[in-house]
Amino acid sequence: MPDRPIVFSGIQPSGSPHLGNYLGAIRPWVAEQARSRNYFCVVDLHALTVARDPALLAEQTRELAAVYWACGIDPSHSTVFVQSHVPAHAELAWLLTCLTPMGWLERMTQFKEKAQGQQAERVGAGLFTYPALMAADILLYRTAQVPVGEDQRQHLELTRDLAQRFNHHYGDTFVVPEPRIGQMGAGSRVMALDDPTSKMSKTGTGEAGCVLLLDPPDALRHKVLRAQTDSGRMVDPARAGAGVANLIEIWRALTGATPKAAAAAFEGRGYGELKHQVADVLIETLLPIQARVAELVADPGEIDRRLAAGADIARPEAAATLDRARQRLGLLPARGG
Ligand code: AQP
Repeated sequence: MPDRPIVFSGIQPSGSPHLGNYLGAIRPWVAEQARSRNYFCVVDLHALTVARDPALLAEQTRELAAVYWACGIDPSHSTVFVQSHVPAHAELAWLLTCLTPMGWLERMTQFKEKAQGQQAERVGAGLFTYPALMAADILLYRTAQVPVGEDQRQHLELTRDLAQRFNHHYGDTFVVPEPRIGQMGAGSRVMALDDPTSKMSKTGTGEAGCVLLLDPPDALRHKVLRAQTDSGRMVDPARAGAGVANLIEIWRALTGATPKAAAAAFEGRGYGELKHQVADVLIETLLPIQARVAELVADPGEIDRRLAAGADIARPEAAATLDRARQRLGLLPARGG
């Protein structure tokens, strides 16, 4: 049987996961996992780019792993592990940081957005060098495909550039990965419900605009019913403003409907009806996931055991790539020979 392509992706435990993480990342992972050999990582080192409450970070790390499994990540196709359990991530990140021109990092729009308005004294250097750690995460597994949301396109370009730069200077070492974005037709860029000009995010969006996967049904409906639209009252898909377009996109992503089917469903209907239908399908999708998460988090020992088993699979793969990179750079082997 031909080797299946290797897939790597991850989410930071930097808050409770939201609808954008689900539609842009987890759902495409689940949909395609049987076709590939997958590493789905809880990237806890990335969460440290901003100061965190230690107890909360630990809790959110377990919760995020539980969300992966509850959404359908299947251990027979996919290895789930925590980034900091595989030390090669931090080590390769350093090697790649040294190879990354400052100018490349300065061009990253996510850094500019996150550091915006903050004094340089208060922004951790990790927020700036984060893309080199992300490149290390991906390159360690000889990854062919990286399924992510649209917001990660620029970081993936940098990963590809870094792999090519390393290969050019030191010889063929890394596989140059391809992004996998928007393959499901909708949901690769979910916008905040209270401000449809900004991306829905764990830390950048206010509570009202961010649909959490673990929000109870009444909160889910409340958030959707309060979503910002515009001064119109009837849906006109061809001329929809950002708020209405975002709701239609969410509905399409959750139902798998085509743009034509969405137009047929909502054209000429009131905004209220659109919102109720989005809330209905959201609740229908998320309730079973929430029930499975509740079962899993009730047994943190079992989560830790599963994560330890995942790290045991990931560690030797990552170590082999790291060793190749170390040799290429002229670093002496740690134990002779
Ligand atoms: N709004 C979104 N629409 C579609 N996909 C999204 N993703 C994030 N937001 C959306 C995708 O989720 C994956 C993991 O993201 P992350 O948690 O590692 O980092 P992020 O993109 O920075 O996510 P957040 O929620 O915005 O986190 P904070 O606020 O902590 O920075 C990625 O595949 C991403 O594309």
